[in-house]
Amino acid sequence: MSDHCLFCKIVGGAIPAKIVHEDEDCVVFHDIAPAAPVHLLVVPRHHIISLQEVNPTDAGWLGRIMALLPKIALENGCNPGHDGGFRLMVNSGIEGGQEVNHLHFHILGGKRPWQGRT
Ligand code: DGP
Repeated sequence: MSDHCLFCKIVGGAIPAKIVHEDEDCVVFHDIAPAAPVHLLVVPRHHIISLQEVNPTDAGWLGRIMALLPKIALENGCNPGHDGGFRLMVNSGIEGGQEVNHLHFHILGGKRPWQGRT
C-alpha cells in the first residue's frame, strides 16, 4: 500500500471505481477511459510498480491472477470461443506506455471493430 498511489486508493476504497470483482489478490474495475467495448483493469492488492519489479516470490498471487483473467473477461462482456476472446495488455515503464505506477493488467474485448491501443 502506497499513500500516493492512485490504484492503491481505489483498491482501498478511498477513490470510487466501477468494481466488478474483488478477492484476496486483486480488484478489477472498469477503465475510466475505455479503449474497447470491454476495458477492465485488473489491479493486484500488492503495491508493485510494474512487471519489471516482479520476482519469484510473487509467483503465488501473480499466478492466481493469471488463472482468473479469462473468467473475469468472459463474465464481463468479452465473447467466448475462437471468434470472441480478448486482449491482455501490460504496460511497463515510461517507454512501455505505463501511466499509473502500480502493476495492472488491461483486459480489452467486445465486438469489433474497436481501436485497441497497442
Ligand atoms: P497504463 O497506461 O497502462 O498505466 O494505464 C492506466 C489506465 O488507468 C488508463 O487506461 C486510464 C486508467 N485510469 C487512470 N485513472 C483512473 C481512475 O481514476 N479510475 C479508473 N477507473 N481508471 C483510471
